[in-house]
Amino acid sequence: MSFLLRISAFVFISVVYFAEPSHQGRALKGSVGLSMVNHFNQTGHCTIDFELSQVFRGSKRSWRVNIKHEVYENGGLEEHVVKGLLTAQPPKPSDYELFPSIGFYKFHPEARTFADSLKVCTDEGGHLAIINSIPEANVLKTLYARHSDVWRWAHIGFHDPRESGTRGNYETIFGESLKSAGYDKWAPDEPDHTYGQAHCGVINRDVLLGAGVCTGKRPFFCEYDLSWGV
Ligand SMILES: [Ca+2]
Repeated sequence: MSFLLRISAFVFISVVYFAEPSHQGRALKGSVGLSMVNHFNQTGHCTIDFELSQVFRGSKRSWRVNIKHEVYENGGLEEHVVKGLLTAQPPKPSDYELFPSIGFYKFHPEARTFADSLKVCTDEGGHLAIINSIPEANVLKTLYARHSDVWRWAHIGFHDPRESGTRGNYETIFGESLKSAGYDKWAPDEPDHTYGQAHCGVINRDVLLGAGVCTGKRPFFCEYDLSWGV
């Protein structure tokens, strides 16, 4: 075996788990374990076995594990890095409305800033809604139409994190371009900076995109992702 070959494994486990907020006096409901063993076999190969296990009694939540292997060269050394991400499904909010094959949604008529809207959705187990299709845009249109008395622009989950002000630089709150997310129908003259620097995503009642000042308070849409197969 070449002495120049060094294999190291770095396993990074991030548990995205929306736990109950109380930590006092709680009972352990589950755990995640990781074990790793390295071997040098007869052909001189170094192998590393690793096993990830999770125990979660009494839960029907699904867990998703993504493992990535990366190879780096540095000063004649070859480094292998294994990274893992374990994601646990957040509890499904009870008061979100199901639109079959599209998702669960909740419209918040109370006006909040973009940052506060993000937090409310996350605290509920969802996220600020992201439009991925025309049928999904129509869902938001339907929900908005039930509230004719609220402001005509509402927050959804996209923004311009580089504050460039140009359409092409807006992206979803998860960092995806609007085009690849599946919906980029802008209202005429948007993004409009007439009333200040507007870098946070909004929709009007026709579900056309616009940009609003992030500290402006508006109603907003939350979404719970159907990709978990609930
Ligand atoms: Ca969506």
